[in-house]
Amino acid sequence: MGARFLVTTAIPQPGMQLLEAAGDVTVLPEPPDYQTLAELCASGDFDVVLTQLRDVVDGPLLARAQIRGVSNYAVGYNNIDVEAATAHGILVGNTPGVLTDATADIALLLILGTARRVVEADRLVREGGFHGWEPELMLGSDVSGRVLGLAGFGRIARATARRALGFGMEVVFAPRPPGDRPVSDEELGEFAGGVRQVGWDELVECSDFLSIHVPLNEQTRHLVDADVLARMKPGAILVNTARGPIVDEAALVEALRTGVIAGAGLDVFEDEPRLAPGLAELPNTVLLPHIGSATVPVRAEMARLSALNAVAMAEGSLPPHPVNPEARA
Ligand code: 8YV
Repeated sequence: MGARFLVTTAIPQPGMQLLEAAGDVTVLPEPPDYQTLAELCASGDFDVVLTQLRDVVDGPLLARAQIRGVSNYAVGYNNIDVEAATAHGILVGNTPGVLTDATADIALLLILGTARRVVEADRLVREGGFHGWEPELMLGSDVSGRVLGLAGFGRIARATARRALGFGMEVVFAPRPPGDRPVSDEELGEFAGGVRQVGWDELVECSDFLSIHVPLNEQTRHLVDADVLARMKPGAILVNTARGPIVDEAALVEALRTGVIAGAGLDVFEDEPRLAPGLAELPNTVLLPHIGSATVPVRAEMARLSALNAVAMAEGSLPPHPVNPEARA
């Protein structure tokens, strides 16, 4: 019998072709709710399930699942209980590397877009409010010479640092919490001498732009809360291209409304697709619908990697990008 794949939402080519060439593919007509996905995984009808970020693959689902692997169409895998998967001998695959530059581009876009008030300015023009050049029309802030603080210093943070240095920003970073471990010059590589490591508290207090680049887990949930926001500079801008729940969104709305910080550029939200009450009404925000990886070539690569992961797992092999290789031991 050939491999049997369950695809919760159709992915771009060449992903579907790769799966179809390797076995039988069932694509659900609409994104499954939790119960439906749990039943399908427990049915014994599928070897591998190809999931999206919105598919919750938790411990109880994995305990009943009759599958060999979960291939997530994303680099992040906070929707999957990896520990439970490992305990049940279920492999998890993800799509690292291919979306690094695209996501860093969006981080820069949010930095520039908030600093230069691009959404407000665009709206002004479209609404007929542009009556000619004026000395003080839509004044924003510079990015060059200002401090970009990176929370985390993984692939996407580094790609963001590279871009920000090109814009003349001063770049500092704090490694992902809870670690305040010193990052050696060797690990810094091309950034040695160009970016500076600081502690989390200093990062919060010295950044003109604080950009989030840590994974979502129990240590990072609400990492940016009311207390952290209160310690940021009043002119600071918060940028989040990582995961919404890392920021307490209700506290952020309050901080933006009361001028505790100056603005926010967000590609992710705490309870997507819902926004915290009041967020959409705030002018000092740039809000994007989770499009960090949304370019045609990047989504095709993510599709290719997630299909290759799925095919390998269905064959009982280690996928090219395993999150938990130890699950196969
Ligand atoms: C995806 C992402 O768009 O890869 C990730 O972790 O957040 C985005 O690239 C999204 O996860 C699609 O499921």
